[in-house]
Amino acid sequence: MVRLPGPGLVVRALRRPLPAPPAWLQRGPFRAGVFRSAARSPRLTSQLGLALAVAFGTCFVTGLVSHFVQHPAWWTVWPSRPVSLYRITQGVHVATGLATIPLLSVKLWSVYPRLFRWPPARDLAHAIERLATAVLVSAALFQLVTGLLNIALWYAAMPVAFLTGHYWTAWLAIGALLVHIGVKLPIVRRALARAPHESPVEGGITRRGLLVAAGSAAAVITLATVGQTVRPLSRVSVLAPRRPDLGPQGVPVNTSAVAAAVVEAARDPAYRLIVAGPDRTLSLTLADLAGLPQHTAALPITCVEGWSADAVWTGVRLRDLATRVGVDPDRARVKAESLQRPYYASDVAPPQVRDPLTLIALRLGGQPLHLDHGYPCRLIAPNRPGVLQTKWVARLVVAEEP
Ligand SMILES: Nc1nc2c(c(=O)[nH]1)N[C@H]1C(S)=C(S)[C@@H](COP(=O)(O)O)O[C@H]1N2
Ligand SMILES: [Mo]
Repeated sequence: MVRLPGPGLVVRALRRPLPAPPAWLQRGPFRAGVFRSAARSPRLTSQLGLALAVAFGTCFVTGLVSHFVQHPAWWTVWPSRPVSLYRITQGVHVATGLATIPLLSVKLWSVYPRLFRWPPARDLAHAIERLATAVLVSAALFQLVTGLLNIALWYAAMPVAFLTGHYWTAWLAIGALLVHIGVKLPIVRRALARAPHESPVEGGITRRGLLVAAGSAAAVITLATVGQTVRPLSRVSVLAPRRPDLGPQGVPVNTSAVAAAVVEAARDPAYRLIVAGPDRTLSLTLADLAGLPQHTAALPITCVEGWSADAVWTGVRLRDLATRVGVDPDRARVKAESLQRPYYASDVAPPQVRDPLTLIALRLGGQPLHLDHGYPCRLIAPNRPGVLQTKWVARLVVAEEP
């Protein structure tokens, strides 16, 4: 008969102390007492941890929102109102992500001497816990770096891989974070309950000084970037890759007509907007479109990269076009395809098609659309990421939901 080890045996195996460090390793960073800053303490690490947990948690939730708006699942419903909801959630996502940088940096500084601890783990259980922490730190750094690259407009260097990597690593990070919090909670409780004692080494920075520095850095980074979405702050937003008021017609441009290689097709006098319903297809010239009832809507462009800009659009209601091909506009779903190649299109779900603010816009700020903003016409819908606001629309495929 095979005898399985009892739980006591497993625990004892996990808790068996590992051997002491050999003498020849006790030098350099491995010497006892080489890291001397008295500002490092469980209290500092715990306080930064608390701030990070809030920032990371907020960033995670707003990131999930952005993911599911762009990749809807059968259970997701995204309303068309309030029109600026996505603008807020995505602004918060980018802002909290950026604020994490100084907080995480100081937190890692507060614990990095432990990298040189010998033996690396007291016992097997401790080794597992440390490995989980390594996963957490790597995942957090990966999220910061890929997020930064994305908002710094370098996503051309990491195309589809960005979305997939950033999304799945977020789950890895949040899982590792929950484990980490679970393991560290007793230490955090104790560290925060005890009265703080400040005993800086002569001339060294205090714990409070460090916290103020990290907090100020987070505030400065936020101020220096949030202006790409909060207009009154755009003047101080020296780190923001985009200003909300720079660009043709006072609106930034994501991809120019030249970059999208649509200049010729967009200016072609033979251009027609095709509206394809299940039973009927329309082919509309620009004059036909301008002859339909025109409506004006003030709607922001909200790029997933964290910039956004207010704009006033004029054009034809998408629901009116659905009606014209014989589809009930309250149950219509539309695919808006661009002239651009490779294939560029976005799906407009019933809440947005139904909304009278959703337009096939011909004008921006009262002027005909600039070529870079999607001339001859573009989709603009409320509460929607910029990436789904298809420019240079060639064809609308209208379907009726059951
Ligand atoms: N055809 C097409 N439409 C597009 C894009 C694009 O690259 N091609 N970029 C999208 C993105 S990511 C954003 S943020 C908005 C920006 O619109 P704007 O350039 O008019 O400000 O357009 C969207 N529509
Ligand atoms: Mo975008």
